[in-house]
Amino acid sequence: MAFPKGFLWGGATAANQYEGGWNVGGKGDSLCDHMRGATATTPRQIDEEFDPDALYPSWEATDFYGHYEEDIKLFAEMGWTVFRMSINWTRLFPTGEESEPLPAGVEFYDKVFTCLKENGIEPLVTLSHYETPYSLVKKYNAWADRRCIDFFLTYSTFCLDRWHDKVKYWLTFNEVNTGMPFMNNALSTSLVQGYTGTTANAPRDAKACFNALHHQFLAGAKTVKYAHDHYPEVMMGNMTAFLTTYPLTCDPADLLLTQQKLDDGDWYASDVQVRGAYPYYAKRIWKEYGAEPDILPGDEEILAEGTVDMFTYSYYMSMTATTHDDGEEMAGNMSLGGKNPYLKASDWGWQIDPIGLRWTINTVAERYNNMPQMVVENGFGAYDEVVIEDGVERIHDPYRTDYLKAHYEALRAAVEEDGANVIGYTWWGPIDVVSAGTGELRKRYGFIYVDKHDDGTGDLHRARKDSFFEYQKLIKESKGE
Ligand code: P53
Repeated sequence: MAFPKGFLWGGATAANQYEGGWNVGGKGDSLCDHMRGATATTPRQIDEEFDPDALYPSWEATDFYGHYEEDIKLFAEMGWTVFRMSINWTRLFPTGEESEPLPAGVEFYDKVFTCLKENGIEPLVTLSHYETPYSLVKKYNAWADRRCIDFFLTYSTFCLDRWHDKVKYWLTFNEVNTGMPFMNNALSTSLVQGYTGTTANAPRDAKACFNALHHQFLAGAKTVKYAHDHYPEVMMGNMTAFLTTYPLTCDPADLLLTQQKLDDGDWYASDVQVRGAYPYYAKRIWKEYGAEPDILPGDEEILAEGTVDMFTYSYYMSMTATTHDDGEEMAGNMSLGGKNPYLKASDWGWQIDPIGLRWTINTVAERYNNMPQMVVENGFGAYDEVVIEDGVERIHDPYRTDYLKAHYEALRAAVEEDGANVIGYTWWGPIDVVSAGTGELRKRYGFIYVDKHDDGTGDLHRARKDSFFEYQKLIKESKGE
């Protein structure tokens, strides 16, 4: 059998993009609730005051809140053993500063975790996936302010106390590395991490970025230590957006640049979270930006004591880097690197590279002594068309199936042939969700279609796409069934 027994198969979502029910039960608004939808080439606008004529895609999203039982049954039908979701911080602590959580929020997650258990699915929970309370953003500039560490700990320790026996796998901050100063093109994270501006792509202040990251590292490490001290059975993970980057040419200068891009973009954050200390090359990075985090006495001990048990990351695409000026940038408002002439891209400009997944898995394994790792996001955003055949709704999505199969094969090779210690795989957006980068619904990732559109219309009913059955088949195959 290619995959070890107990290998976790499932899907990954985030409350801000899937849950909806944005103001139910006293829930507070998070930053994402203030963001409008955009397109592949325009940035998302962030409104301080809600405009009654505007649409805010996170408000209803694709309504996990109202459909969780139906959705979880569909997940079980695919054969899942794990479901990645995030807890919506503001559903429990509306402004982030309360000391007691909202009962309605607690009850909702109680019900979700029970339902997952009944369906044989293990929850994998992200504590913070772009759901920073808006009140903290306004009052403190969010994570740039050290006080957010304690606000977060009230929330994270409550979650662990309440759900440690129902949730074994926990991740701290989604794609924390996208808070680096040069990622000013990346997405909503810019503001989630705490710099004000009016679009998600507003330029970043390097000092605020390094501090916001430092505070998240500390909050994460303290949460990890709390979990280890109280609940040794749980497994804690970091969460890195793995930005796999190749030198465009064999010019040694391109190789060096690529190494630095990986250090700056990927390893800076994960080295702190996995090894418990800032890496040696952090000094070069801080020098380049003329800024460094405010590291106070005692901080280094906290980081050292709260290292994670598993390396978890997203992988969608690869990019190139070059010192030559003839390199072409990838398309789209989330472009993070250059084009690769050997690869094709999605309609949103994301380059499809299954071999890059095998390379990434091995690179992670080599760096961190083959510690347990999990691919907690991988997926393909595309336009889908619904056709009616014999009175039944069908969505033929061979592009998504092709992507899935190719990445499944790369994963299999990394596990079976290379011996990498991968313990699970969760497809991003296994049911259609709002895109984080663009706020669109037409950029669909799901194996399950949701009738919801960018103009706010749709009755939210669900339908299985062709890829639903392909994933079901692959999961069976992986178990030798
Ligand atoms: P959308 C950068 C590179 C790759 C993935 O993205 C990234 C980012 C930026 O953070 O984000 C993740 O919806 C993110 C999810 C998101 C998913 O990628 O823009 O963790 O919330 O939905 C896909 O197509």
